[in-house]
Amino acid sequence: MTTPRLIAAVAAALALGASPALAQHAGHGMHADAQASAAAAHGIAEGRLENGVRVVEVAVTEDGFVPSKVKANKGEKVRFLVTRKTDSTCAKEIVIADQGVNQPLPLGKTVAVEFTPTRSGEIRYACGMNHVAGVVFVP
Ligand SMILES: [Cu+2]
Repeated sequence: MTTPRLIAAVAAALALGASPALAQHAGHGMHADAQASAAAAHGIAEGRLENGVRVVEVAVTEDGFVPSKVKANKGEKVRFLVTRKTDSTCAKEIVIADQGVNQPLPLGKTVAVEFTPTRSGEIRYACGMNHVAGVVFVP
């Protein structure tokens, strides 16, 4: 009767072996997600598509506009949901000169700003004095 015992022991060992492997795999997945959001924070944000509108959440913090780099497509409506989270920068409005946008940003309130890139290039969004700024890249 040693054989069934051996099989049970092997099965138990396999089961034990499987758990750390699964845990490691899950941990790896979480790490990848964290890397992805870090890339979004520091790289070029693309927002999310909602009914054909590119929705990008933009915060105004002590770092300025976050994100400060956004990619959008020609002919596709962009909706910035802008929330000013600090009183300690001069960015108390968002100005998109190319698009005729000049929108006050009340502290702590989310303001929707919409525009549609009509040509390739860069669209700058900035404070009223044009020194706290971000760029929408349109391929
Ligand atoms: Cu300014």
